[in-house]
Amino acid sequence: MHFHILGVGPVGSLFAHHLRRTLPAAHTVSLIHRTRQDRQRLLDSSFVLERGGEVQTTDDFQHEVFEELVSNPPSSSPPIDSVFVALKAQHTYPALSLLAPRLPPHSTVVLLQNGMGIYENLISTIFRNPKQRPHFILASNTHGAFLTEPFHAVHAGVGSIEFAVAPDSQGRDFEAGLDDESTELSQRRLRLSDITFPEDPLSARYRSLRTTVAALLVLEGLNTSWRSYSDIQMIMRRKLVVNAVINPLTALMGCRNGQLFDHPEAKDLLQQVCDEAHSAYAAQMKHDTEAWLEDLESSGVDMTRVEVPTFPETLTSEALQKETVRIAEITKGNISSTLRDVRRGRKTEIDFINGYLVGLGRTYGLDMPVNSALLNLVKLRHRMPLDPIL
Ligand code: KPL
Repeated sequence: MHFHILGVGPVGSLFAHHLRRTLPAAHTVSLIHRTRQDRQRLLDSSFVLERGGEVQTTDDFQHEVFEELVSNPPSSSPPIDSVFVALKAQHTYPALSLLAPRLPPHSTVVLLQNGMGIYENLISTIFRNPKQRPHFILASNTHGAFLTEPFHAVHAGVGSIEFAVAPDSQGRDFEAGLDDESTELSQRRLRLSDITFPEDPLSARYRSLRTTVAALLVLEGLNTSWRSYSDIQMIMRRKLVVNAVINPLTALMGCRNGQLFDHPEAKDLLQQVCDEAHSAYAAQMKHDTEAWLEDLESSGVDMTRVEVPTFPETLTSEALQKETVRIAEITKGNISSTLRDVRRGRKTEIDFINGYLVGLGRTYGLDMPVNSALLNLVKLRHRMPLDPIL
């Protein structure tokens, strides 16, 4: 099968490197470059990944250029089987709107962005017709990586990748074969054979999805695991808060992730961001649960037998604080993606991170003063980048 990597920044490079090294040569891995010059620059140099002092070069990629890919009429170039989108949240929508004609319903799109709301936005706009849209895999990444120069990535913190397949065109889940609700979230690692596909998994409709999931599951060195769709929602909410603390604060302070909590003020902000996120998630869950119970009641279900879900332990303020400190520690040598962006005067992902939390607060009538302040401060910092101090 032919895999594409869209976005050859730190995360795209990690995936490209590991996919190429793990997959048999019969599978093609293409890097999609932004411009012809970028492609030429890589052809003239090498693709390098550094981890713990060890340097590995991977060369057997194919190369494509985004402009060429989207300017060819779909009839003259083959559809894309599977694409790993490793662009920033703010670039994902414009890029996929141009790529959409090359993404028929049997192709697979893996979304690797920080932040939330991206998938929901895509399926309510570009891919509005559920019968015409590709399969989507949502992934949450806690690896820390940065580029020292184009195509030279440093894997600075070994985290994990958790992913789930989004429900199909009829809203049916790719169900996990595990029904033991008491199992800890972190232990619920599934294999391809655990998953029930809504239809015959061997049909052509699922070929690219099955192969992409299988590739993700065997990916060496990135600690990948399959989750159910409801689990990934929780995991993404938790990761969102990790980013809502680490990313703006490192960008404002100009420090590596590991230096952040040396300062008591950063610990105060950590607690305040997590308190606000917890309140917003609690309000959202209360609202969703009430709507679900109303639906059940109106469809005649015996309500005495219904078990009302409790608020997940992983999303309490204390658990969110603990997780943020843990990720800052495992990625301590990393320069966060937001710090990298502000240092280069680039637009950041902050609207999809703290901005998403502020929006959630607005929906449920909650003030989010600390998240709002961080959102505005990062925007100001982006407009007026200070001298790099690292
Ligand atoms: O996601 C990240 C980022 O920098 O965007 C973390 C996990 C915080 C690593 O730096």
